Amino acid sequence: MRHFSLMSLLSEAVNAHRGWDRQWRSPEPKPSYDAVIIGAGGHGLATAYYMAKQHGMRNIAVLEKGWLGGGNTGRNTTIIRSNYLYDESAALYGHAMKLWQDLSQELNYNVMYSRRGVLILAHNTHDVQSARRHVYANRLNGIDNEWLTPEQTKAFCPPLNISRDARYPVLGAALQRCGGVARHDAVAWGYARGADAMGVDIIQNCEVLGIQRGPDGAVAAVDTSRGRIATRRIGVSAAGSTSVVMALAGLRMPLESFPLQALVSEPVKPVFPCVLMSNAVHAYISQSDKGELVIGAGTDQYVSYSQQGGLQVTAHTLDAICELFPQFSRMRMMRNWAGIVDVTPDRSPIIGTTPVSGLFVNCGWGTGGFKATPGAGHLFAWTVAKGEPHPINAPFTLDRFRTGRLIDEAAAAAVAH
Ligand code: FAD
Ligand code: PYC
Repeated sequence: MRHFSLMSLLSEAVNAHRGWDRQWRSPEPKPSYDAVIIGAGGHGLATAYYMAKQHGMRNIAVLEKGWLGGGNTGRNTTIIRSNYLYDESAALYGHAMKLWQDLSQELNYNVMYSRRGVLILAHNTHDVQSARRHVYANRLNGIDNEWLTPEQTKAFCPPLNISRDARYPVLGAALQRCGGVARHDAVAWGYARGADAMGVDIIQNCEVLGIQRGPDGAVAAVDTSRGRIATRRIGVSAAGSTSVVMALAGLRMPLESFPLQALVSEPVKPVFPCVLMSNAVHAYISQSDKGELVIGAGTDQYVSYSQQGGLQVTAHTLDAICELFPQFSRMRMMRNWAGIVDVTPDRSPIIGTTPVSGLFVNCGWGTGGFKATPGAGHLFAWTVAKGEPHPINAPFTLDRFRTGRLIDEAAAAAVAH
């Protein structure tokens, strides 16, 4: 028997009245759509939103094998920054950074974007040289980044241990003041609600199992766990499963999939004012609005589709966090989890056309695609709607792994290596 509290009855009535519950009930798939987006993570939902809003397309379906935002979007540690090295990346992540600034207003949904500053620590000479090179390159591209001494770093992040005899001595840090965090599931829900309001169908529990091609070789339909849907345009935004989905159209992708883990502590009062990352020791930390310390690790060392990473990886990260912040060593950890990230050989994403007509792909964001969500959705919408890349994503082709025009962001991709 189902029990109703007065509050739950009241909130059901309010939601039903406002129509807000509609997006949680997946519509029945139609027999045909002008475009199908595979994957209802932040990227897929943002793509559908901008296709509807900026390209006037309405007959779009977003197909999701699980529930919306249940993939990497709902599992990531929400760090937003744009301090990548190369010009192409500066344009790409800079574009996303601009869209974050008024995303809550754009979606009329509070995504809780918080510009609290992101510090990347340097622990050895190589780190210092690499971080300073990023600072100079970023500034030439108009991207905010500055070098801090250990004392300035401590002033920005008071809990940090900068003792010279620490196991990981802090030799300085690169600070991006406009970097920060946002609420990951609000981003998915905000885009979903906006797309839904413009007529996009978001169909959950609908796994794509096949991609059909017509006599001309172009895409013609998708076979799903809920039946066949005809379409001449497919955008794949299925992080973690891209290789599997693209293989349905006969394409092999230059991607490897790794588990990436994170964990949160018990909630405490505000103690941590910024975001801090240490690429050398594979650890990063911030504090959520609920008070939990949000801690992330490096990728597992072996490819896998497991959503539970190796315990030794988390243990290594917690060791490093306790060295950097000895006062956190007695805190209890509440839960940990993993997501599966797709990593390209040059640690930069692929957003563009494919050798199959009508098939487009947005993938390879590795450990760093949350920060790109608005920008990636905006650019991928352009690409799918117009059948050609936007100038900003034009360099991020699949073809670069054949031509050798790589955009090697291994040093900026943080925990990807
Ligand atoms: P997802 O949210 O994974 O969406 C893809 C969707 O496709 C999934 O919902 C999946 O179910 C669906 N799908 C797959 N196959 C099919 C199919 N056959 N049919 C239908 N649907 C399918 N990035 C940052 O910028 N900052 C961070 O701090 C950060 N931290 C991270 C921490 C962790 C632990 C992890 C795992 C990732 C982190 N990332 C971070 C990376 C970031 O989460 C991802 O790059 C980003 O969320 C990718 O978004 P997406 O929408 O493409 O993918
Ligand atoms: O890309 O900034 C990042 C990041 C931090 C943690 C995981 N990814």
